[in-house]
Amino acid sequence: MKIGIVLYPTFGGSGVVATELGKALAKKGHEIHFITYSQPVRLGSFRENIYYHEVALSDYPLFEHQPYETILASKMVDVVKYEKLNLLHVHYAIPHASAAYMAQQILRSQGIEIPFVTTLHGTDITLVGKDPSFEPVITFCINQSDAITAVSQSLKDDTYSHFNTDREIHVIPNFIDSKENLLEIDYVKRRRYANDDERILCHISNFRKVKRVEDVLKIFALVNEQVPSKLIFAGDGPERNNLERLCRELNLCGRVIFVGKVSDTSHVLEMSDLFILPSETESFGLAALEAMAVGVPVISSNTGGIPEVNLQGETGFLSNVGNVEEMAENAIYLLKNESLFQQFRLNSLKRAKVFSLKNVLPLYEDIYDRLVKIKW
Ligand code: GMT
Repeated sequence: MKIGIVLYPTFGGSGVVATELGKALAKKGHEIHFITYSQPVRLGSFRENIYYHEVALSDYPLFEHQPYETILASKMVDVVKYEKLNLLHVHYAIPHASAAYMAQQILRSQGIEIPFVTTLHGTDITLVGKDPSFEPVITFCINQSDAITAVSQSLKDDTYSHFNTDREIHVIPNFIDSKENLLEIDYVKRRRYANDDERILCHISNFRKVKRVEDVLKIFALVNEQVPSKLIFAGDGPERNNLERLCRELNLCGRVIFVGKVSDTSHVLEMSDLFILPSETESFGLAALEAMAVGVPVISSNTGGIPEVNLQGETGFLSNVGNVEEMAENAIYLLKNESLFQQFRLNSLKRAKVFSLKNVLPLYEDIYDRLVKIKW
């Protein structure tokens, strides 16, 4: 099948999922056309069956803000027509679903039919989407999509409660390629960050408010009082300055390492003992799944779709949003109980395998097959 995938090309979870999905589909023989404004960070280069179409923004002086949605829709029309695509799959509703709808209508007026699948990822529904300045368009686009998927049951429920739609929403969770077994610790690499008698806690995100990165630091401060540790922050974003300020206030600068944006998170995770995810809201928590896939247990909030991934008392512990004391207690409990900790590591790896590519990919392919065969 020839599939156009529209995505955000950055480090955000939706872009990562869309890129990895495209790569996996290409490996199975589908022809994949990525459409976005810059090369997706996880794409790599020179892969069979993969094409990249850049949405080039115009700098016409009249525009104070670039009309990205219009340019994207035009690009979709062009790619569908000239690459003879069978289907479009857009990741993140805003503005990808409305651009897809516009492209579909333009193509229809030219006698070309193309179905589009919209995958909802989280903030397009839980934060941005329900904002009144987006809501009517999002509702319309959800209703006009030929198929809708959400990355967790929680996100599906949120979509029904925030938007006026009775369309079927298919829950297709995010996926990961897990290691077969727990890896041997690479001490040479690990010693660059921590002594052998220290633990490593880790957090990876885009440092937006919703991630509550200051809670990560507060949890770490409490843990470090009882279990000498280091904290690795991977990623970057708007809360970075506040975070650095708090590091100084708590006198923790020597114990906290900012490694910046990393395209392969497994390098950081493989050195880590615990992953900390205290988010305000999280439709799925791909970063937690990435941690579990290399056997790292997760201390998290119990919000949104996280409990569908991180299992209480099995792969980690979950607490109410903001309850940093309990999160720290749980982390300490786990780090001080070596046999329990090792059990949680194994459980995490086992749990991550439930979200393997081989289980999840066919769910998307089934939807594609149904749309391309039946409707069009
Ligand atoms: O986490 C973010 O802020 C980025 C955002 C995105 O759209 O890229 O992530 C969302 O989609 C991910 C992939 O499906 C999910 O794993 C994240 O939980 C979700 N983020 C939120 O709901 C805050």
